[in-house]
Amino acid sequence: MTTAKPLRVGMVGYAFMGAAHSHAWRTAPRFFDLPLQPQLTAVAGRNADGVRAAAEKLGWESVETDWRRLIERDDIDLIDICTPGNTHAEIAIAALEAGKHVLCEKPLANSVEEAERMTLAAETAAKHGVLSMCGFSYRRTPALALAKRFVDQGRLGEIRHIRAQYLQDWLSDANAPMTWRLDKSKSGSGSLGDIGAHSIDAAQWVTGQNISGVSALLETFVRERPLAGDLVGLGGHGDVGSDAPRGAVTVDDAAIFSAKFDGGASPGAIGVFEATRYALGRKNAMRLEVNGTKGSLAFDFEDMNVLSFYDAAESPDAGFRKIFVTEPEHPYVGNWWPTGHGLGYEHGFTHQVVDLVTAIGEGRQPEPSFADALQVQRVLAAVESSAANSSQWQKV
Ligand code: SOE
Repeated sequence: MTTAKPLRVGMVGYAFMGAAHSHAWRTAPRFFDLPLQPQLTAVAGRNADGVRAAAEKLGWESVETDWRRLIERDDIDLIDICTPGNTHAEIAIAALEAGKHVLCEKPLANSVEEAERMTLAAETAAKHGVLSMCGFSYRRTPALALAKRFVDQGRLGEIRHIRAQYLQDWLSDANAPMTWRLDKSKSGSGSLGDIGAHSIDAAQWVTGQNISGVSALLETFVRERPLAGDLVGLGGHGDVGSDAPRGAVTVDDAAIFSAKFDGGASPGAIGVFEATRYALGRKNAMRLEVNGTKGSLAFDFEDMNVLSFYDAAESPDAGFRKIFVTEPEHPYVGNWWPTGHGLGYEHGFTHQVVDLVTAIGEGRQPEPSFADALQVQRVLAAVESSAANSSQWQKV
Protein backbone atom coordinates (compact mmCIF):
# COMPACT_ATOMS: atom_id res chain seq x y z
CA MET A 1 0.00 0.00 0.00
CA THR A 2 1.57 3.32 -1.00
CA THR A 3 2.25 6.12 1.49
CA ALA A 4 2.35 8.67 -1.36
CA LYS A 5 0.15 11.74 -1.00
CA PRO A 6 -3.02 11.44 -3.10
CA LEU A 7 -3.46 13.35 -6.35
CA ARG A 8 -7.24 13.68 -6.63
CA VAL A 9 -8.36 13.90 -10.26
CA GLY A 10 -11.53 15.42 -11.69
CA MET A 11 -12.11 14.49 -15.34
CA VAL A 12 -14.40 16.39 -17.73
CA GLY A 13 -15.85 14.23 -20.51
CA TYR A 14 -16.04 10.43 -20.73
CA ALA A 15 -16.02 9.43 -24.42
CA PHE A 16 -13.02 7.90 -26.25
CA MET A 17 -10.38 10.10 -24.61
CA GLY A 18 -12.15 9.91 -21.23
CA ALA A 19 -11.97 6.12 -21.39
CA ALA A 20 -8.28 6.17 -22.39
CA HIS A 21 -7.41 8.65 -19.64
CA SER A 22 -9.40 6.71 -17.00
CA HIS A 23 -7.49 3.55 -17.89
CA ALA A 24 -4.24 5.51 -17.55
CA TRP A 25 -5.08 7.05 -14.15
CA ARG A 26 -6.03 3.57 -12.82
CA THR A 27 -3.06 1.72 -14.32
CA ALA A 28 -0.08 4.09 -13.90
CA PRO A 29 0.42 3.57 -10.12
CA ARG A 30 0.16 -0.20 -10.56
CA PHE A 31 3.17 -0.41 -12.92
CA PHE A 32 5.26 2.66 -12.07
CA ASP A 33 6.52 4.11 -8.77
CA LEU A 34 4.88 7.54 -8.57
CA PRO A 35 5.54 10.36 -6.09
CA LEU A 36 1.79 10.94 -5.80
CA GLN A 37 -1.08 8.42 -5.80
CA PRO A 38 -3.69 9.28 -8.48
CA GLN A 39 -7.28 8.95 -7.30
CA LEU A 40 -10.24 8.89 -9.71
CA THR A 41 -12.26 11.27 -7.51
CA ALA A 42 -14.91 12.65 -9.89
CA VAL A 43 -16.02 12.63 -13.51
CA ALA A 44 -18.21 15.39 -14.98
CA GLY A 45 -20.65 15.22 -17.89
CA ARG A 46 -23.84 17.06 -18.80
CA ASN A 47 -26.01 13.94 -19.01
CA ALA A 48 -26.72 12.63 -15.48
CA ASP A 49 -27.50 9.05 -16.53
CA GLY A 50 -24.57 8.98 -18.95
CA VAL A 51 -22.01 10.25 -16.48
CA ARG A 52 -23.23 7.90 -13.74
CA ALA A 53 -22.90 4.92 -16.10
CA ALA A 54 -19.44 6.14 -17.15
CA ALA A 55 -18.34 6.51 -13.51
CA GLU A 56 -19.45 2.94 -12.84
CA LYS A 57 -17.74 1.56 -15.93
CA LEU A 58 -14.51 3.60 -15.76
CA GLY A 59 -14.02 3.57 -11.98
CA TRP A 60 -14.73 7.12 -10.80
CA GLU A 61 -15.76 7.70 -7.15
CA SER A 62 -18.31 10.48 -7.76
CA VAL A 63 -20.04 12.41 -10.53
CA GLU A 64 -20.91 15.99 -11.40
CA THR A 65 -23.19 17.28 -14.18
CA ASP A 66 -21.40 20.65 -14.34
CA TRP A 67 -17.59 20.86 -14.73
CA ARG A 68 -17.64 24.08 -12.69
CA ARG A 69 -18.40 21.94 -9.61
CA LEU A 70 -15.07 20.16 -10.08
CA ILE A 71 -13.33 23.55 -9.99
CA GLU A 72 -15.20 24.49 -6.80
CA ARG A 73 -14.54 21.22 -4.96
CA ASP A 74 -11.63 21.32 -2.51
CA ASP A 75 -11.17 17.55 -2.83
CA ILE A 76 -9.93 17.87 -6.43
CA ASP A 77 -6.25 18.65 -7.15
CA LEU A 78 -6.11 18.23 -10.94
CA ILE A 79 -8.57 18.76 -13.79
CA ASP A 80 -8.29 16.39 -16.78
CA ILE A 81 -9.99 17.89 -19.86
CA CYS A 82 -11.30 15.24 -22.27
CA THR A 83 -13.86 17.32 -24.16
CA PRO A 84 -14.07 18.85 -27.66
CA GLY A 85 -11.71 21.76 -28.30
CA ASN A 86 -14.32 24.52 -28.04
CA THR A 87 -14.46 23.97 -24.25
CA HIS A 88 -10.74 23.68 -23.49
CA ALA A 89 -9.92 27.35 -22.87
CA GLU A 90 -12.78 28.10 -20.45
CA ILE A 91 -12.23 24.96 -18.39
CA ALA A 92 -8.41 25.11 -18.31
CA ILE A 93 -8.21 28.80 -17.38
CA ALA A 94 -10.83 28.41 -14.63
CA ALA A 95 -9.00 25.38 -13.23
CA LEU A 96 -5.57 27.05 -13.29
CA GLU A 97 -6.92 30.21 -11.66
CA ALA A 98 -8.50 28.00 -8.95
CA GLY A 99 -5.07 26.46 -8.24
CA LYS A 100 -5.71 23.09 -9.87
CA HIS A 101 -3.18 21.33 -12.09
CA VAL A 102 -4.44 20.66 -15.63
CA LEU A 103 -4.06 17.93 -18.24
CA CYS A 104 -5.73 19.12 -21.46
CA GLU A 105 -6.35 16.94 -24.53
CA LYS A 106 -4.96 17.98 -27.91
CA PRO A 107 -5.16 20.21 -29.76
CA LEU A 108 -4.85 22.74 -26.93
CA ALA A 109 -7.60 24.98 -28.30
CA ASN A 110 -9.61 25.91 -31.40
CA SER A 111 -7.64 29.12 -32.08
CA VAL A 112 -4.28 30.77 -31.43
CA GLU A 113 -6.05 33.46 -29.41
CA GLU A 114 -7.48 30.87 -27.02
CA ALA A 115 -4.16 29.00 -26.85
CA GLU A 116 -2.35 32.24 -25.99
CA ARG A 117 -4.75 32.96 -23.12
CA MET A 118 -4.36 29.40 -21.86
CA THR A 119 -0.58 29.63 -22.03
CA LEU A 120 -0.56 32.92 -20.12
CA ALA A 121 -2.80 31.39 -17.43
CA ALA A 122 -0.52 28.32 -17.27
CA GLU A 123 2.66 30.40 -16.92
CA THR A 124 1.05 32.54 -14.21
CA ALA A 125 -0.17 29.46 -12.33
CA ALA A 126 3.24 27.75 -12.62
CA LYS A 127 4.74 30.54 -10.50
CA HIS A 128 2.57 29.18 -7.68
CA GLY A 129 3.40 25.51 -8.31
CA VAL A 130 0.24 24.82 -10.32
CA LEU A 131 1.34 22.81 -13.36
CA SER A 132 -0.16 21.84 -16.73
CA MET A 133 0.43 19.60 -19.74
CA CYS A 134 -1.18 19.10 -23.17
CA GLY A 135 -1.97 15.48 -24.12
CA PHE A 136 0.12 14.81 -27.21
CA SER A 137 0.25 11.18 -26.14
CA TYR A 138 2.26 9.80 -29.08
CA ARG A 139 5.42 11.26 -27.50
CA ARG A 140 4.97 8.44 -24.96
CA THR A 141 4.95 5.62 -27.50
CA PRO A 142 8.25 3.87 -26.69
CA ALA A 143 9.38 3.66 -30.34
CA LEU A 144 8.86 7.40 -30.89
CA ALA A 145 10.56 8.20 -27.58
CA LEU A 146 13.47 6.02 -28.78
CA ALA A 147 13.49 7.96 -32.06
CA LYS A 148 13.94 11.18 -30.12
CA ARG A 149 16.70 9.59 -28.07
CA PHE A 150 18.54 8.66 -31.31
CA VAL A 151 18.24 12.22 -32.68
CA ASP A 152 19.38 13.72 -29.36
CA GLN A 153 22.38 11.34 -29.35
CA GLY A 154 23.36 12.67 -32.80
CA ARG A 155 22.89 9.29 -34.47
CA LEU A 156 21.09 10.91 -37.43
CA GLY A 157 23.52 13.81 -37.79
CA GLU A 158 22.05 17.02 -39.27
CA ILE A 159 18.33 16.63 -40.04
CA ARG A 160 17.43 17.24 -43.70
CA HIS A 161 13.92 15.78 -44.21
CA ILE A 162 10.81 15.09 -42.12
CA ARG A 163 8.00 13.07 -43.70
CA ALA A 164 4.84 12.84 -41.55
CA GLN A 165 1.54 11.18 -42.41
CA TYR A 166 -1.48 10.48 -40.27
CA LEU A 167 -3.83 8.24 -42.25
CA GLN A 168 -7.28 7.09 -41.14
CA ASP A 169 -10.28 5.99 -43.22
CA TRP A 170 -13.34 6.28 -40.98
CA LEU A 171 -14.95 8.93 -43.21
CA SER A 172 -14.41 7.14 -46.52
CA ASP A 173 -18.14 6.20 -46.54
CA ALA A 174 -20.10 9.28 -47.71
CA ASN A 175 -23.01 8.10 -45.54
CA ALA A 176 -21.00 7.93 -42.32
CA PRO A 177 -23.04 10.24 -40.08
CA MET A 178 -22.15 13.60 -38.63
CA THR A 179 -20.08 13.86 -35.45
CA TRP A 180 -18.79 16.80 -33.41
CA ARG A 181 -15.43 16.27 -35.15
CA LEU A 182 -17.02 17.56 -38.39
CA ASP A 183 -18.48 20.69 -36.78
CA LYS A 184 -15.95 23.57 -36.81
CA SER A 185 -17.74 25.31 -33.90
CA LYS A 186 -16.82 22.29 -31.72
CA SER A 187 -13.65 20.79 -33.20
CA GLY A 188 -11.98 23.91 -34.61
CA SER A 189 -10.79 22.00 -37.68
CA GLY A 190 -11.04 18.48 -39.13
CA SER A 191 -8.21 16.07 -39.86
CA LEU A 192 -5.76 18.97 -39.57
CA GLY A 193 -6.26 19.67 -35.85
CA ASP A 194 -7.46 16.24 -34.81
CA ILE A 195 -4.65 14.11 -36.25
CA GLY A 196 -2.38 16.56 -38.09
CA ALA A 197 -1.66 18.17 -34.72
CA HIS A 198 -0.13 14.89 -33.52
CA SER A 199 2.20 14.82 -36.54
CA ILE A 200 3.24 18.45 -36.04
CA ASP A 201 4.01 17.91 -32.35
CA ALA A 202 5.84 14.62 -32.96
CA ALA A 203 7.95 16.07 -35.80
CA GLN A 204 8.95 19.12 -33.76
CA TRP A 205 9.62 17.09 -30.59
CA VAL A 206 11.64 14.28 -32.21
CA THR A 207 13.81 16.67 -34.22
CA GLY A 208 14.03 19.49 -31.67
CA GLN A 209 13.21 21.94 -34.48
CA ASN A 210 10.07 24.08 -34.79
CA ILE A 211 8.16 24.67 -38.01
CA SER A 212 8.76 28.26 -39.17
CA GLY A 213 6.67 28.38 -42.37
CA VAL A 214 4.16 26.33 -44.43
CA SER A 215 2.39 26.07 -47.76
CA ALA A 216 -0.87 24.15 -47.54
CA LEU A 217 -3.94 22.66 -49.19
CA LEU A 218 -7.12 21.60 -47.36
CA GLU A 219 -9.96 19.60 -48.93
CA THR A 220 -13.48 18.59 -47.87
CA PHE A 221 -14.57 15.69 -50.09
CA VAL A 222 -18.07 15.18 -48.63
CA ARG A 223 -19.73 18.47 -47.75
CA GLU A 224 -22.98 17.14 -46.22
CA ARG A 225 -23.56 14.09 -44.05
CA PRO A 226 -26.61 12.36 -42.49
CA LEU A 227 -27.53 13.72 -39.05
CA ALA A 228 -27.90 10.74 -36.69
CA GLY A 229 -29.79 12.19 -33.72
CA ASP A 230 -27.07 13.73 -31.53
CA LEU A 231 -23.68 14.08 -33.15
CA VAL A 232 -22.25 10.59 -32.73
CA GLY A 233 -18.77 9.68 -31.63
CA LEU A 234 -15.75 8.88 -33.76
CA GLY A 235 -16.93 7.01 -36.84
CA GLY A 236 -20.40 6.25 -35.49
CA HIS A 237 -21.65 4.23 -38.45
CA GLY A 238 -25.20 3.78 -37.17
CA ASP A 239 -27.44 2.82 -40.10
CA VAL A 240 -29.02 6.20 -40.75
CA GLY A 241 -30.01 5.46 -44.38
CA SER A 242 -29.46 7.81 -47.30
CA ASP A 243 -32.81 9.62 -46.81
CA ALA A 244 -31.91 10.94 -43.34
CA PRO A 245 -31.72 14.75 -43.03
CA ARG A 246 -28.18 15.93 -43.77
CA GLY A 247 -26.03 18.59 -42.15
CA ALA A 248 -23.13 20.64 -43.49
CA VAL A 249 -19.57 19.48 -42.82
CA THR A 250 -17.68 22.64 -41.84
CA VAL A 251 -14.13 21.30 -41.50
CA ASP A 252 -11.41 19.81 -43.69
CA ASP A 253 -11.49 16.11 -44.52
CA ALA A 254 -7.82 16.10 -45.50
CA ALA A 255 -4.82 18.40 -45.13
CA ILE A 256 -1.46 18.39 -46.94
CA PHE A 257 1.34 20.87 -46.40
CA SER A 258 5.04 21.49 -46.89
CA ALA A 259 7.04 22.99 -44.06
CA LYS A 260 10.36 24.68 -43.28
CA PHE A 261 11.92 24.01 -39.86
CA ASP A 262 13.95 26.55 -37.88
CA GLY A 263 16.92 24.21 -37.43
CA GLY A 264 18.90 26.17 -34.88
CA ALA A 265 22.52 26.60 -36.13
CA SER A 266 22.40 24.62 -39.36
CA PRO A 267 19.93 25.33 -42.19
CA GLY A 268 16.60 23.93 -40.97
CA ALA A 269 15.10 20.75 -42.26
CA ILE A 270 12.18 20.67 -44.71
CA GLY A 271 9.07 18.58 -44.24
CA VAL A 272 6.01 17.14 -45.97
CA PHE A 273 2.83 16.50 -43.95
CA GLU A 274 -0.42 14.69 -44.74
CA ALA A 275 -3.50 14.10 -42.56
CA THR A 276 -6.63 12.41 -43.87
CA ARG A 277 -9.69 10.42 -42.86
CA TYR A 278 -10.05 8.96 -46.40
CA ALA A 279 -6.98 6.78 -46.77
CA LEU A 280 -9.11 3.67 -47.32
CA GLY A 281 -7.51 0.72 -45.55
CA ARG A 282 -5.32 2.82 -43.24
CA LYS A 283 -6.87 2.72 -39.75
CA ASN A 284 -4.50 4.70 -37.53
CA ALA A 285 -1.31 5.02 -39.53
CA MET A 286 0.52 7.78 -37.68
CA ARG A 287 3.84 7.69 -39.54
CA LEU A 288 7.07 9.63 -39.17
CA GLU A 289 10.28 9.36 -41.19
CA VAL A 290 13.33 11.51 -40.48
CA ASN A 291 16.36 11.63 -42.81
CA GLY A 292 19.65 12.98 -41.51
CA THR A 293 23.25 13.11 -42.74
CA LYS A 294 24.28 10.07 -40.66
CA GLY A 295 21.12 8.02 -40.59
CA SER A 296 17.35 7.76 -40.98
CA LEU A 297 14.49 6.51 -38.85
CA ALA A 298 10.93 5.50 -39.66
CA PHE A 299 7.90 4.80 -37.45
CA ASP A 300 4.36 3.62 -38.25
CA PHE A 301 1.87 3.44 -35.36
CA GLU A 302 0.17 0.51 -37.07
CA ASP A 303 3.38 -1.39 -36.18
CA MET A 304 3.93 0.61 -33.01
CA ASN A 305 6.47 -1.62 -31.24
CA VAL A 306 8.99 -1.22 -34.06
CA LEU A 307 11.39 1.58 -34.97
CA SER A 308 13.20 1.25 -38.30
CA PHE A 309 16.70 2.71 -38.32
CA TYR A 310 19.25 3.15 -41.11
CA ASP A 311 22.84 3.82 -40.01
CA ALA A 312 25.05 5.29 -42.74
CA ALA A 313 28.11 4.04 -40.80
CA GLU A 314 27.08 0.47 -41.57
CA SER A 315 27.63 -1.12 -44.96
CA PRO A 316 24.96 0.08 -47.43
CA ASP A 317 23.61 -3.44 -47.81
CA ALA A 318 22.77 -3.40 -44.10
CA GLY A 319 19.63 -1.52 -45.07
CA PHE A 320 17.09 -0.30 -42.48
CA ARG A 321 17.33 -2.21 -39.20
CA LYS A 322 13.97 -3.20 -37.59
CA ILE A 323 14.37 -2.46 -33.86
CA PHE A 324 11.76 -4.26 -31.74
CA VAL A 325 11.30 -1.62 -29.01
CA THR A 326 10.66 -4.03 -26.16
CA GLU A 327 14.01 -4.13 -24.35
CA PRO A 328 14.14 -3.04 -20.68
CA GLU A 329 16.52 -0.20 -21.59
CA HIS A 330 13.99 1.24 -24.06
CA PRO A 331 11.76 4.14 -22.85
CA TYR A 332 9.01 3.02 -20.42
CA VAL A 333 9.17 -0.66 -21.50
CA GLY A 334 11.05 -1.98 -18.47
CA ASN A 335 8.02 -1.45 -16.24
CA TRP A 336 5.84 -3.78 -18.28
CA TRP A 337 6.53 -7.19 -19.76
CA PRO A 338 9.63 -9.25 -20.58
CA THR A 339 11.33 -8.42 -23.89
CA GLY A 340 9.33 -9.15 -27.02
CA HIS A 341 5.80 -8.89 -25.60
CA GLY A 342 4.92 -5.44 -26.93
CA LEU A 343 2.60 -2.61 -25.85
CA GLY A 344 -0.54 -0.94 -27.22
CA TYR A 345 -2.26 2.39 -27.85
CA GLU A 346 -3.40 2.70 -24.23
CA HIS A 347 0.17 2.53 -22.89
CA GLY A 348 0.96 5.97 -24.30
CA PHE A 349 -1.75 7.44 -22.08
CA THR A 350 -0.45 5.57 -19.03
CA HIS A 351 3.08 6.88 -19.73
CA GLN A 352 1.59 10.37 -20.11
CA VAL A 353 0.15 10.08 -16.58
CA VAL A 354 3.49 8.73 -15.27
CA ASP A 355 5.41 11.70 -16.66
CA LEU A 356 2.77 14.24 -15.55
CA VAL A 357 2.49 12.90 -11.98
CA THR A 358 6.28 12.61 -11.66
CA ALA A 359 6.76 16.21 -12.81
CA ILE A 360 4.08 17.45 -10.41
CA GLY A 361 5.67 15.46 -7.58
CA GLU A 362 9.06 17.00 -8.39
CA GLY A 363 7.59 20.48 -8.87
CA ARG A 364 8.85 20.92 -12.44
CA GLN A 365 7.14 21.82 -15.75
CA PRO A 366 5.59 18.77 -17.45
CA GLU A 367 6.10 18.41 -21.23
CA PRO A 368 4.52 19.24 -23.59
CA SER A 369 3.65 22.49 -21.86
CA PHE A 370 0.83 24.74 -23.01
CA ALA A 371 3.55 26.87 -24.65
CA ASP A 372 4.65 23.80 -26.67
CA ALA A 373 1.01 23.23 -27.63
CA LEU A 374 0.65 26.92 -28.57
CA GLN A 375 3.45 26.43 -31.13
CA VAL A 376 1.42 23.57 -32.63
CA GLN A 377 -1.65 25.84 -32.65
CA ARG A 378 0.34 28.49 -34.54
CA VAL A 379 1.27 25.92 -37.18
CA LEU A 380 -2.37 24.82 -37.50
CA ALA A 381 -3.41 28.46 -38.00
CA ALA A 382 -0.65 29.04 -40.57
CA VAL A 383 -1.79 25.95 -42.50
CA GLU A 384 -5.39 27.21 -42.55
CA SER A 385 -4.27 30.70 -43.57
CA SER A 386 -2.06 29.38 -46.39
CA ALA A 387 -4.82 27.09 -47.67
CA ALA A 388 -7.26 30.03 -47.67
CA ASN A 389 -4.80 32.11 -49.70
CA SER A 390 -4.02 29.91 -52.72
CA SER A 391 -1.49 27.87 -50.71
CA GLN A 392 0.72 30.95 -50.37
CA TRP A 393 3.76 30.49 -48.11
CA GLN A 394 2.73 31.42 -44.54
CA LYS A 395 5.22 32.19 -41.77
CA VAL A 396 4.34 30.59 -38.43
C1 SOE B 1 -9.54 10.48 -34.03
O1 SOE B 1 -8.98 10.79 -35.16
C2 SOE B 1 -8.56 10.12 -32.94
O2 SOE B 1 -9.31 9.63 -31.89
C3 SOE B 1 -7.78 11.33 -32.44
O3 SOE B 1 -8.67 12.32 -31.94
C4 SOE B 1 -6.82 10.87 -31.35
O4 SOE B 1 -6.07 11.99 -30.86
C5 SOE B 1 -5.89 9.81 -31.92
O5 SOE B 1 -5.00 9.35 -30.91
C6 SOE B 1 -6.68 8.64 -32.47
O6 SOE B 1 -7.65 9.13 -33.44
